[in-house]
Amino acid sequence: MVIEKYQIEQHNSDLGAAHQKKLDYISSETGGIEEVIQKLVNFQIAIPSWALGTGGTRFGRFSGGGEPRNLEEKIEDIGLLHHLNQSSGAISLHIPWDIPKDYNAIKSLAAQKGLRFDAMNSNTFQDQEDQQHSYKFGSLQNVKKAVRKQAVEHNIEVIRHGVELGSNSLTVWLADGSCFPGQLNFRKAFQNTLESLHEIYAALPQSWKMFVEYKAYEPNFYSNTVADWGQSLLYTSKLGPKAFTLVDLGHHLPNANIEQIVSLLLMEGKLGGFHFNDSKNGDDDLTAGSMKPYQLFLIFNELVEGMDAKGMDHATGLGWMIDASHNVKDPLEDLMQSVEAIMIAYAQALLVDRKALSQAQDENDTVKCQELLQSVFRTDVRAIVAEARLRSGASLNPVELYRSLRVRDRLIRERGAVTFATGL
Ligand code: PSV
Ligand code: MN
Repeated sequence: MVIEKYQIEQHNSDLGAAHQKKLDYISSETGGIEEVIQKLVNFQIAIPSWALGTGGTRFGRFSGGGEPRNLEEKIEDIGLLHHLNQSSGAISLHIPWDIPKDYNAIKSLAAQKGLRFDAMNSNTFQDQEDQQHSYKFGSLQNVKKAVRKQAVEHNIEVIRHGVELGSNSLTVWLADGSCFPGQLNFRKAFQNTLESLHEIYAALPQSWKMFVEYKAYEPNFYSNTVADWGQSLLYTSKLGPKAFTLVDLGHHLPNANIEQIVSLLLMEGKLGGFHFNDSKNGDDDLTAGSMKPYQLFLIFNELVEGMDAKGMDHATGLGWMIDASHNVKDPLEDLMQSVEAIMIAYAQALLVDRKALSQAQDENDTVKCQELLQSVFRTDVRAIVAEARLRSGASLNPVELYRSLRVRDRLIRERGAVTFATGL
């Protein structure tokens, strides 16, 4: 299905007067709004191809109906999102869940929807039907050379698919690790993983980046071979200038200071990108900003400060991706909420008075520092984010329009009530 331009225009005209009132108010209260709006217009967040179906837990999965049945339908779904918010102009694919059958057809469908291909993701955390060796005891770390070789070749194949589609980065997330003390020689596991990553790195095209994603827990119970940012940084430093650390917000132990991690990785030129989500306990699948919006703001505060210090372009300097797929919401509504939360945090971070904050820091004025950050965090910037959407031709309120157009019902009619998108 497609959303027609006139439907967006009608919706925007219905909400226009109320929106303008809010925008006028915030413009009268806050300076620099125009610059912020332009940055928001440029900022695009990639949607993971595996988040368009309802996520499951190890206990079950409940399809919401109308889920995309193939890559083409996934692209259509992201096209719908992008049409509604003009901020989701990219897709991140997971291989082998989303192997394109016809590159040109997929590329032209994506281009027609205004989408580009962000990082490609390999999968050596599941065994596929036709594969020779099992990843039960790890992939790139495996004690058996033949298993490692198979996993390396898979990653190289993922790069090949990416090259065909015009992507320029590979994300490697490993489920490698161990479940019991003594099961693994940590040093050998590290060295095997490093050697395998070197082989993948050697296959990267000139302009490509490799993102090494870390995760503190799951699916292993005792150790993960790339468990935290320090370990990821160790790998990416040894690999070379095309290797970067990827931060998935849900992959830390409770109370980790993610904003500090981000700041230091950025300082070292080793921050590659993000997987946005949120979590309450040990999870990484909740809507961005749904639990800890202040943390999300503090992360963007460090990003804006650190990227500006290096003269980096906010929109293109790092990989911005969502990685969340929980089990109860309509996936498209969930993704719209995540994008909105990310945009709000970014807009607020752009409004921080950097000069005043830096001065307060130099004067050890802790109270002032907190006032400066929290006064921005408590500012309702939703009208600024909505204005950026309006100027890009998107809708003032994507979730409201999505609901009023009954998009999910229409997708169910087109695709059926019991469909399952590939993913976890
Ligand atoms: C692992 O939990 C992860 O965050 C990795 O990014 C995977 O590629 C993704 O989720 C999907 O399983
Ligand atoms: Mn992730």
